[in-house]
Amino acid sequence: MERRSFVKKATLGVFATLLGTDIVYGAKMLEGYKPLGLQEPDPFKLFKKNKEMVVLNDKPWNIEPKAHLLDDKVTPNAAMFIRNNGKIPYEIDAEKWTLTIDGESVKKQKTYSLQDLKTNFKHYTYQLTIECGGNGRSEFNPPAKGNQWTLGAVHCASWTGVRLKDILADVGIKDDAVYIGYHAADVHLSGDPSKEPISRGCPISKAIQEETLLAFKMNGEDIPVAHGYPLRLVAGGWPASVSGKWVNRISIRNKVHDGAKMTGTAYRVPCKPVSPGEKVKDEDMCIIESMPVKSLITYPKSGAIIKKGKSLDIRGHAWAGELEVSAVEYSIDFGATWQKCSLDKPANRLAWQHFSASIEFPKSGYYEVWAKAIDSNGNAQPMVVPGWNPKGYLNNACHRIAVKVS
Ligand SMILES: Nc1nc2c(c(=O)[nH]1)N[C@H]1C(S)=C(S)[C@@H](COP(=O)(O)O)O[C@H]1N2
Ligand SMILES: [Mo]
Repeated sequence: MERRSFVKKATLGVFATLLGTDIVYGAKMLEGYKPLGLQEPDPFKLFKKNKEMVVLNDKPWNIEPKAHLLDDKVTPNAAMFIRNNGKIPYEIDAEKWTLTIDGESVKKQKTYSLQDLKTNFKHYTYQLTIECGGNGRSEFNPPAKGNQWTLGAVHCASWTGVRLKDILADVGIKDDAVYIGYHAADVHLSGDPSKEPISRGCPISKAIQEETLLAFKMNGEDIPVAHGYPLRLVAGGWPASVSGKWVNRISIRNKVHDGAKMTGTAYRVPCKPVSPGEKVKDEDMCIIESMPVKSLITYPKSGAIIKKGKSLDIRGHAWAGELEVSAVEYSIDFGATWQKCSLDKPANRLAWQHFSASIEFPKSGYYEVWAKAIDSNGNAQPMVVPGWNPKGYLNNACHRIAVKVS
């Protein structure tokens, strides 16, 4: 008779550590068996995401949608990209959540409970375009390290919360205040509690804009855990890394904030254009502020097939950081000629704008539909990948879709 072998003691020890508790009947598990509680969670179920989202990384979780999933005017959770630098703080007790305002330039440090914030300050709701500085990184050559975002690292959800400016006025800040920096509850990938995965911020002038919120609701509900429950800083139009998730402390600084990923080359581009692959000194790198003009065709899906003689209705969104989009144009002849799309006003400042057009094709065959947005300063999206930079930020090249007329 064959003897069955059981899981070794040392392995049981590892399982116990990972599970956070002993497996009571562990000695009865067959060798090679992996406890269910340790199997990889399904991110689509865990985060309630659309099955067509693409997982770029699972440690930490980084997930992006395809362009056609972003068709809604207000982005639902199911289609929102997730970008994490550290481990998500899953176990949060919102009842005990506090926000501390401190730093060199605060008059007197103060701590609010989440309830204080909700009851003592006026609530505002804004739809805000939040795009990762690295959206489009996958197209740079030579390639840049980091998550290889294609074009889905952008969302425009509706956020409800209190104005950061109202909180700062309540606390009182000194005249020498120049910057704010956030601190949050996520954990560094190393597990070291003395390290922060990310701690960024923005100049006071951005912090006190009316649309800069400390949000506790997204699309009318509690913020999903992956997007910053129970409290998130939202600063539309700037790199999404400014919009700190799980925020529990904001420091008022008398200098540019120097938290994790605020210094060196992180979220910075060469102050002056450089040639592809060039080495750039840290001191020649400048912090990214307002994001550049960009657009996305969200309908139809690339690869659409239409019948000859039928027109094609396209639609999508365009945004321009702190600016408004003044026009969106489309081309079906690789940019030789451009036609105007119809363009909506934004729901509020810093929200993306919807465009649409009805396109007639002269004969059957293969086409590409390109979209190009132009901002209120007259800057247009480039057709090819713009300004190479060491970390692969700010690729705002035109989006295009393939169409066959049969
Ligand atoms: N606390 C915390 N805030 C964070 C991050 C993070 O890792 N931790 N990532 C930042 C970056 S780089 C981006 S692009 C956005 C992503 O927001 P989302 O996951 O809600 O789409 O969150 C920002 N805020
Ligand atoms: Mo980001």
